[in-house]
Amino acid sequence: MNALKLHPYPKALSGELEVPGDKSISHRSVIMGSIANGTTKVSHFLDGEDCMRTVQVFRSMGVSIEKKGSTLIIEGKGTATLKEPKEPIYFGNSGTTARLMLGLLAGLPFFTAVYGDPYLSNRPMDRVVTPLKEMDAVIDGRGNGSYVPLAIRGKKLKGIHYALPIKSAQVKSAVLLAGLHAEGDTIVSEKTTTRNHTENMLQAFNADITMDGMYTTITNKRSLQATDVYVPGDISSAAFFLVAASIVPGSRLRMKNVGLNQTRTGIIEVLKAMGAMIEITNQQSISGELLGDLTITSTELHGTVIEGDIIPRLIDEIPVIALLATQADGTTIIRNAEELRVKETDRIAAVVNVLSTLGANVESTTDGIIIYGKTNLTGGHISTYNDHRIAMMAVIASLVAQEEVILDDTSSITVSYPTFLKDLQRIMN
Ligand code: SPQ
Repeated sequence: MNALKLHPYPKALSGELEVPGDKSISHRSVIMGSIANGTTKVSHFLDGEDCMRTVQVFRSMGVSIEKKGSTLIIEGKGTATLKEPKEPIYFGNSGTTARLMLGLLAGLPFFTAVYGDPYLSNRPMDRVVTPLKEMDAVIDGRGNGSYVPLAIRGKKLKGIHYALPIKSAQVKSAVLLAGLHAEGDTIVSEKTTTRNHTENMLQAFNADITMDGMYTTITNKRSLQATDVYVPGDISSAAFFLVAASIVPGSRLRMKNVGLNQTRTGIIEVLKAMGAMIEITNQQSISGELLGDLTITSTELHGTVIEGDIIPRLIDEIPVIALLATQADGTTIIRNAEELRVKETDRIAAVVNVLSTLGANVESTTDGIIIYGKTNLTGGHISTYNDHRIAMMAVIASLVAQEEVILDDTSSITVSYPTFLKDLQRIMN
């Protein structure tokens, strides 16, 4: 346990930051680099616990991955040389590692047993196991294959056309990765756009993939070729500072090289809709991903409605958006976000619990949160639910709280942003 006591902070935030690499893209860079032919150099890789799980998974299958700071050198030799791991594979807390690896492992010609920590063990895996079984995968485990631990007897798969029943990039990615080892075309269609980093990276690694509107088709016709990857700053990490600078009076922050992939920028649209002053400069595209600098200045905010197609484009930012809404005039309504119930924790319940402990006027609905602003936050003892996004949201809340905020445990922060508290210190004057 890593408890943290935070005192009221009466001053403004200012300065410049470069947040660590994007978690989703970092995971994918390890997966693609490990199954491609040739040497892949990954720069600005996120040195977080979750992404290191993915690194460990491939090391256990014999891939040489050298790490120097935030650079990885991956010696890929194609999937044919991957070895059956001797031990069960541990996914820790990482849903992305679990779901994406299930897709890949299902099509590899060996046996694997996989498991996770108690939090991951509660998260649904049937969402990927069901389409993978349609592709002929042999997977079994707890709850009839719905939860880890799971056992996978890898084999040649068959292509399917899968219409995503839930708005999940992890499910889409699992099916696409399985499609690399399937006979015939694998087509995934979605009704709402979810993050498309897997598609972008498969394309960069020369896979036979086509994206046509809401349809993505992949075949096993071409093997992946190594390419260098630069990982942009994680907008989900930048979100904590975007909100901090918006709500702490007198603040102005600049964040450099933040990923601005359209499938992830819902937070910027919401900030603008609430009246925030945010400027985007130096936009460029590297390794198929858009990035740029964000400058944000504190201002008066007002409530808004967040629903429908924007939800997957900001799903991980909802905890900190809810905090933002407590500092905005009027009511903010968040709907269609039922997926939050099956994240590292039930994030709807956790957000409502944390913010109401701090004196906010919030309520949960089945698929979202209603926040009545503006409220002065008090202070109190907070449970972080072992969830990195809840812990970081509570730290940012303490900046505008009038009394001490005491967090029971901040160790989960290392999952996605190990230098978060250090970076926060740098912009506190
Ligand atoms: O890896 P994990 O634990 O699932 O990570 C989270 C997070 O907050 O970092 C969710 F808890 O992000 C997911 C995200 O919610 C990462 C992700 C991806 O990289 O593909 C996609 C989203 O999940 P989903 O289920 O909507 O596809």
